[in-house]
Amino acid sequence: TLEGVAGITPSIFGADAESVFRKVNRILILGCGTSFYAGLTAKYWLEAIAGIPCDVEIASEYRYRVSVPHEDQLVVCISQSGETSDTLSALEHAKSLGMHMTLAICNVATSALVHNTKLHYITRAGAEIGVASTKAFTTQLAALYLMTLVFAKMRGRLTPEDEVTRLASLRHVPAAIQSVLALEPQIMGFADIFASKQNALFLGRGIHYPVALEGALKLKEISYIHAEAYPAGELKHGPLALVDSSMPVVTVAPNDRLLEKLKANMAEVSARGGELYVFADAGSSIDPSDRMHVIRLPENYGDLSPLLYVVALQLLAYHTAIVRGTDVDKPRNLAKSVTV
Ligand code: F1P
Repeated sequence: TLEGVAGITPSIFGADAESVFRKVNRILILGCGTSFYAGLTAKYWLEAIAGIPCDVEIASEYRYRVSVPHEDQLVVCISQSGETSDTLSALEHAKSLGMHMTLAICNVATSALVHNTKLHYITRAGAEIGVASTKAFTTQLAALYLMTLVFAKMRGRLTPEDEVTRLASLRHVPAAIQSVLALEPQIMGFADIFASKQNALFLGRGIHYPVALEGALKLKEISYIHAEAYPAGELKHGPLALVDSSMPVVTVAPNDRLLEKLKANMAEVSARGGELYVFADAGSSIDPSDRMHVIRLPENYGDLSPLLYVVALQLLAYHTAIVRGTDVDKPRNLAKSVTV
């Protein structure tokens, strides 16, 4: 999408996007599984960068909810396949409530979701071979970030310099992801340990909380290890009871304004004998120790950091599944498009 694009324009989302976006004062994002977590990530961007209120709902629940319609709300449906029944039904539910500004972020141009929405962004992640969504997630995030920049620009919150810088960062993502892929040997070391575990906890804060959710989902889906993710500050409200020396705790720890808070949460885990598997970046002030294993991503990537950390967590799930001998592409009990 960015090829030959000098600046951000609403037309990335369709010829009518500008006139539709002008009427938008709030956003509702709908999706399931990985696509829902992409939406949760976008909420942080849309509110902080574009200053636009955003709700994110699990489509399988929203479709049955009696909710309050907002005519000035853009309904954004995210789906890799565009055929997920819950997401299609949630879209119809939103329309039945009178919300007709609709946008699909979808990998399949011919899908029912694209057919039933006004505006579209086709993610072009290529064919997702595996059942568990992976590369679709990063492309969904790229689309949602572009959407954030469009709204920020239309609302006067994006200076021309900021626009250039943010687009340059986005263009650099493929190179930055290459340097995450280079961490594969170290991640395989973590996977050898995880393969014999029954459970795992994933922690993140702020915009990296949805990344933790996605990391836990990938581990569940393809290696069948019970994994749960929490915003790290929530540990003390219950999950800390689960922590002992047999519980691996994966922590997403970039060098951002929440790092010190996160370190306090990590200390709570260490004090209970928990073993920490930390994904940090070059600038994160975290020292490895006997029970604190650290893999460092080469650079801090600011607002786009989730696109990098998720790849590291996908690799952890992938290699853990390989060691356990599960079918990575066709996990038991799951379907590529959940159409029932
Ligand atoms: C949604 C989804 C995937 C998940 C699994 C089952 O699919 O929940 O996120 O990884 O494959 O379906 P979609 O609506 O994004 O196609």
